[in-house]
Amino acid sequence: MSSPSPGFQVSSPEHGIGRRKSQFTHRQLSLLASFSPSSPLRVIAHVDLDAFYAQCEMVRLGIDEEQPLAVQQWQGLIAINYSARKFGIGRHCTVTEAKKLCPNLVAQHVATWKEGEETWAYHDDAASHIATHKVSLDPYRLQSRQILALIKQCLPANKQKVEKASIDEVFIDLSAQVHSILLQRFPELTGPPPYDDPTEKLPLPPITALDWKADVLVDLDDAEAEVDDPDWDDVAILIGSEIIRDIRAEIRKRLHYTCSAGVAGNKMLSKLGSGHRKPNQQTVIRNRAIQRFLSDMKFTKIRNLGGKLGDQVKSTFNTESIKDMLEVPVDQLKLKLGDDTGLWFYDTIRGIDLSEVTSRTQIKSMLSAKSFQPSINKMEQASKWLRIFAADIFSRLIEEGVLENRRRPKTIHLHHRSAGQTRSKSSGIPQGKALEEAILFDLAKNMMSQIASEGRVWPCTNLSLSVGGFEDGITGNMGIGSFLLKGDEARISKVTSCDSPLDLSSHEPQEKKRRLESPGIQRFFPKKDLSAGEDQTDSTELDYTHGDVERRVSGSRSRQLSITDYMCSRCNAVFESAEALQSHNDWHLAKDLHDEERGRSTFASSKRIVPRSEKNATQAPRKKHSGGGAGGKRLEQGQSKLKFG
Ligand code: TTP
Ligand code: CA
Ligand code: CA
Repeated sequence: MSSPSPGFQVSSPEHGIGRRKSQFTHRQLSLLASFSPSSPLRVIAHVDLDAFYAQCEMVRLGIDEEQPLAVQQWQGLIAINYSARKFGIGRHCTVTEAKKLCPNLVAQHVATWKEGEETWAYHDDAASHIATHKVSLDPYRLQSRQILALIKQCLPANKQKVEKASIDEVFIDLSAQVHSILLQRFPELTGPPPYDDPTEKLPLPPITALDWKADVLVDLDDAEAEVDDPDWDDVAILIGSEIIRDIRAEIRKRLHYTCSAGVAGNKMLSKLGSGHRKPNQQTVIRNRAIQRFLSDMKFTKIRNLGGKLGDQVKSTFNTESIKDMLEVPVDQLKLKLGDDTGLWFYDTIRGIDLSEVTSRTQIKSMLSAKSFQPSINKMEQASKWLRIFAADIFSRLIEEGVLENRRRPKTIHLHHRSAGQTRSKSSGIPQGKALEEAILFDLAKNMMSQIASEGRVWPCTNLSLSVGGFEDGITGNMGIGSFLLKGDEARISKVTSCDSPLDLSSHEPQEKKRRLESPGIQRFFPKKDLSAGEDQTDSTELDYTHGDVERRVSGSRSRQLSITDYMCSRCNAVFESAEALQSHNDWHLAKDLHDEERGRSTFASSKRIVPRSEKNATQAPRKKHSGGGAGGKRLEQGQSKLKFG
């Protein structure tokens, strides 16, 4: 892709003369080259595909963009394009309700594996065959991979850091690339600092209007009027937004997808930015606009604050407003929320997030599962499903490079559920010879027979097969194939093709998400590092609030039920039926299994940077902490439909 076109003219050779200096130092500029989270000039983007599954179907079927379309799973909707949203159609609708709102709606069912068949396909009658079909998200994974590969192609090979945060979103740390573009465009930045002192301030950038093109610029903080000359952080973010605009255009041109993006100084803000205006727009949050951008918002919109923690803060302080919470002294927050959480919250609502964009590590496990409605009663039926699971997993293993012996799993596990009881078996996968689908199937059948020999197995309500213990083979992982198929994206998917609406790879119950997230707030996120934020495991994005899924599951049809009838004892999610609850419990089980396979997340520690919005604050200096929101992973929340003023 071509290098970004300059968004502003470099015209004045006298820049800096007679003016005050930049607020940034030579050292802070050079830190940009190494993606250091402690550089206040860093530039992070978050890119999220618009109505992703719906766009996948539109592209696949060659459907006009104006045509309202929704992606159907059984009787529910899981993705709705923007033309259909104009009719008031959302994930809460059933297909019937949606068609009433828009008779012209195209409702395309997701691809499914049909019992007994060897591969997934688009079946016209899938919706009425929940008993004999299992959802396949492969078509969307494939598109996701292509988009990710294109994004990486658009970035300089030696200066890219891309984190797949879910099936349809990525964080990109643009810092190193922006650094090199800054030096190219502004030669005055290339010389040594005065007196060779890296703490010397930089000269100011040339005075010139920055051209933000069609970007949505969020309003500035009152105290930071536009009359303030731009500083290098503005220029850096502008360069970042040029890069992202070009990448989005490239995705549009080559793959025909629209996406939305946020460009800002950290992950949390970039994520809020991508959800700020959709579809097909990018939002820039300059440092000088952070305070205003955040203060109009509810803190429950911020990742990690959409669930229990957010509720706790809300009930403790009796408000959801960031503006109100900005008045609360840090000591008070620490007192009420605990030291780490209090400090993390204090920083977060000020737009401080030092979490790093982490290139994903490799996939750790894969799972294929099905909840049976109605339950199954014969070994032949179980066997048919095990064959599908083996085929499903094997096709994903091929993408991981199992045929070339780049990577292969060492263990296989079967979980069986009957009468509320789960039984599991594991076995080693023979090494030393080529892995085949039939080997996985035979191992699965053996484990099933073992389970059957140990007691009553019928009726069976859920079966899940998974492989784990991945090891690198001898072949290494070079080559375009591995570039396209492995790595980051794999991480996400790490997991599953669960049939329930709770696809492990993208939708985790809030409780689980929370647990994944942060290290700093262990009470809420016992297993994870806040700064790692997003889902390390890719799994995740947990970005979606799982609530959407639950609402869909327990939607209108269930209003007459008492909400306590089917409540998950682990995360309090409520379901409309025993089957839905069971399917949800299966999800927990699968996720636990996945977690076992997953390595420990690293805790990124970081130094705190005082943003402009806080530059006049008088708080006592704080100790180092790892902070940042759930980092990683996908764990952000509520990315969709954030409403800002
Ligand atoms: P999202 O990015 O949350 O939503 P979206 O891409 O459909 O729409 P937006 O333009 O607001 O970003 O989710 C990405 C895909 O994940 C979505 O297309 C379908 C799937 N998904 C579900 O299957 N169930 C869910 O509850 C959610 C939230 C998403
Ligand atoms: Ca999306
Ligand atoms: Ca998303």
